[in-house]
Amino acid sequence: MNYTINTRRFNNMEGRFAVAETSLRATTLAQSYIELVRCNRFDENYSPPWSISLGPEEAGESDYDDIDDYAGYSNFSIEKFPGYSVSLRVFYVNPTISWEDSVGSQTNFKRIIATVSHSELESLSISTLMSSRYDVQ
Ligand SMILES: [Ca+2]
Ligand SMILES: [Ca+2]
Repeated sequence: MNYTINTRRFNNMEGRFAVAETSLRATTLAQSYIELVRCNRFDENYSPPWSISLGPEEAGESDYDDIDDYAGYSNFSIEKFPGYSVSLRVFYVNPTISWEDSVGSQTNFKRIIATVSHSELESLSISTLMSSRYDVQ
């Protein structure tokens, strides 16, 4: 995983601690969402060919069962995290081209990016890569 964070400058310690705590909660939240997504299987299909179109096949979040069901997911009212919002991206990457950038076609790798926003933070993103663990070449 890797993450980046940008915070506004505060001149006093109280302000800095407040920003640090806000950042820590944002990091925790982003990591929690990454783990939530990672707990699901690689794809709706249990074996290749993988889904062409990424997104949920299910009617509700409680029924999500593969990682790309969370593609385009967002939540602007997170319980116990007032003021925070999260958005998730899930897309195929082709390691022979780039580990970071989306490709339009199916591969054995999907990148998950969780971005958390808060009024006191500019942005915080954590991403990870998932492999199908199936005939990876
Ligand atoms: Ca699904
Ligand atoms: Ca899906």
